[in-house]
Amino acid sequence: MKSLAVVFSCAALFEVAIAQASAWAQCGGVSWTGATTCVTGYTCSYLNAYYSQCIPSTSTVVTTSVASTTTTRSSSSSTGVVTSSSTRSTTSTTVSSTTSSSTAVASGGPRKEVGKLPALGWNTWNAYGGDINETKILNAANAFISLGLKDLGYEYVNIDDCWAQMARVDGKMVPDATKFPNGISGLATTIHNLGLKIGIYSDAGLTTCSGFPGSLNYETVDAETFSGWGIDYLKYDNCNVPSEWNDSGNYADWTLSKSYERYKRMTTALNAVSRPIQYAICNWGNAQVWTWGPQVGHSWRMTGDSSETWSYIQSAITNNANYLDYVGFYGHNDMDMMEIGNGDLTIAEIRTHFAAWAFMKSPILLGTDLSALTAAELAVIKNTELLAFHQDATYGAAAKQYKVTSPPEYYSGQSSKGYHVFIINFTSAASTRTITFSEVPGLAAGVSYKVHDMWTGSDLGTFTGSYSASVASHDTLAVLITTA
Ligand SMILES: *[C@@H]1O[C@H](CO)[C@@H](O)[C@H](O)[C@H]1NC(C)=O
Ligand SMILES: *[C@@H]1O[C@H](CO)[C@@H](O)[C@H](O)[C@H]1NC(C)=O
Ligand SMILES: CC(=O)N[C@H]1CO[C@H](CO)[C@@H](O)[C@@H]1O
Repeated sequence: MKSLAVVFSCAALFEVAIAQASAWAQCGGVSWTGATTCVTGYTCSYLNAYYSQCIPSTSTVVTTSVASTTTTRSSSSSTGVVTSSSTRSTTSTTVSSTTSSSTAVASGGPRKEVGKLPALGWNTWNAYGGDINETKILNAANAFISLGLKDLGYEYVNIDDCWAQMARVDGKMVPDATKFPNGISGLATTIHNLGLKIGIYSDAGLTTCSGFPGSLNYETVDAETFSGWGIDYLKYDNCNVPSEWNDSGNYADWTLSKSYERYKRMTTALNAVSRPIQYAICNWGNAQVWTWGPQVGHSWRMTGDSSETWSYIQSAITNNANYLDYVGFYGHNDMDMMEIGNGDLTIAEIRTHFAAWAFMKSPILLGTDLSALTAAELAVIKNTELLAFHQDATYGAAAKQYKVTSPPEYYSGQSSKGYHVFIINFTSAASTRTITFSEVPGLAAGVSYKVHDMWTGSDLGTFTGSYSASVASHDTLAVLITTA
């Protein structure tokens, strides 16, 4: 297996070859601008609309069948909303009495000791790809403290793919001892001693996206291993699913799909271990995951992998705007990990990236070398008012479109502080935007409102009927509105 470890070297994953994509690298998908052909011996294979990957040409690994996003979206029904929200209200009533750490909810859904609010933290992938080790992860954990992020609620320090040895030992996953000289359990202890939580990664297939052991058919032993190491969060990917686990076309009820069954097996396994582990489904928005996600995990990815581009941010927002009714306590649409600090996003684009992930209540997992963040970028990720909206323990719903436009620009929602409006300017020039109070649910014409800027933390004045302001290109207006 040593030679395989070289072939599948995760360091290679991080490089985006100009001419040809490297082994296991991305080679296509919505808004992908890199290479679309693979190095010799690998073939570019379609995984979903957002992600094609270079897999070995001779590989017997079969990727999951993918319902087209267009099909799945158009057939999304309001039934799913009713199901998921009734699941939530049933289970939330049991929360207060659910204090035993091993108590699973009656429905068999995800545990309720964790995951009420969208996760706030960091993950290795967007910063380092597979080129990870203990030092880099501890640096991020220490930066949470030195930069004041821990005090603002950032808590999860998550390991993505490429932490394991290529082969199981006695049926169990084993950490790569070079990358993790103290094992994952040693790292977990250090991170817990800092007052933070630690996440890990596996895959609902035979192997992970980078070729390391997957958890399909090993759900129980892997959940026990993770719990024993002190893991607090699991990201569960969707690569290398064997063909007998393919979904067979479209289902009227996607809880009958193989996808559901693969992910639900891990729910059952996690519910049986002593440690509460937050469960992040990562099946890239396939199989209408938002309709069954609340019964299975605490969050579910809505797209393929993010990229450090404005086009990805715009597409993730535009897509998720259609599914915000599925978001609530213990269940969150995941727009994928943050790209703040990566690429050449403008500060306006960074503001919109952060604001939209916050007001749509997506998990916010930073994905960069935190020590390299600029003061302006830090100010965005430390915005206390957006973080308060994201982490509001009283109001679980996302801000939603109150006025339908294409692309979707106008959102409103409620928090413990009052009503909020968020307006994104998706186009390429600044323009004046107006909040007409009678259009916003909860507000009315003929009432005087105090309008407060969530970016600067300052009051903008008292207004009746409407409030207007200039919104820069790709920027987001974010205001709190309370009765004057
Ligand atoms: C499973 O899905 C893959 C990828 O879509 C496809 O190539 C393969 O033919 C499918 N296998 C079966 C048995 O349906
Ligand atoms: C992790 O990688 C960095 C950068 O390559 C290196 O400086 C550090 O010593 C490595 N740590 C471990 C534990 O391998
Ligand atoms: C939300 C917003 O302000 N959108 C505007 C962005 O700028 C263009 C002009 O280029 C306007 O047409 C949009 O209405």
